[in-house]
Amino acid sequence: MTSKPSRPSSRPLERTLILVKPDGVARRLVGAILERFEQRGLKIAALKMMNVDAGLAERHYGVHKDRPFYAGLIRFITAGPVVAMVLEGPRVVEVTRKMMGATFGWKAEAGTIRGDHGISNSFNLIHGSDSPESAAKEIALFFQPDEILSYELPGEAWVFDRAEDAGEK
Ligand code: 3AN
Repeated sequence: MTSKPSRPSSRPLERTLILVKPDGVARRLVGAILERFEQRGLKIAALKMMNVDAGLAERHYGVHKDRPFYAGLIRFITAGPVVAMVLEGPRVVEVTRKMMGATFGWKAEAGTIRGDHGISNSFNLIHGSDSPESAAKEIALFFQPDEILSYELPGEAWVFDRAEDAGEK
């Protein structure tokens, strides 16, 4: 192997916000979940453990405020530490949503994070942004700009394959 593939920046790397929720931390699943994302080839651009206070929880879940499960959702996400991360990669929102599986653990396909580790409606281990637009908003809620790192991983040109998929939808 003598040369690495060229990397024209035709497909900008997308970012998403992922939270390992309090149940994932309490059940010692942080490493298992992170490992899946690393093995898939996604890049960790930011990572921290933190408590989510009521104000942040309300900003993050504001779209659900009229739903019957809202109060429980706020109680749940503030109940213990979460691990927050920004992941980067081509189509990372779509890729991570597929890896997470359906919202309710019992409905999630086997092989997904929720499908392999959960059975509950409410305690569903992980949050992932549902569009690049919500990702931008959610990342800004959880991270300061200087906490998000831009760097190149050795070999990433073989993982992201940006030259070849430039024309594909
Ligand atoms: P997802 O996390 O799969 O994107 P959303 O955005 O529909 O799901 O819902 C946000 C969060 O609200 C879910 N992660 C889940 O924790 C909670 N939630 C949604 N629907 C229900 C429900 N019917 N009962 C309890 N919690 C729910």
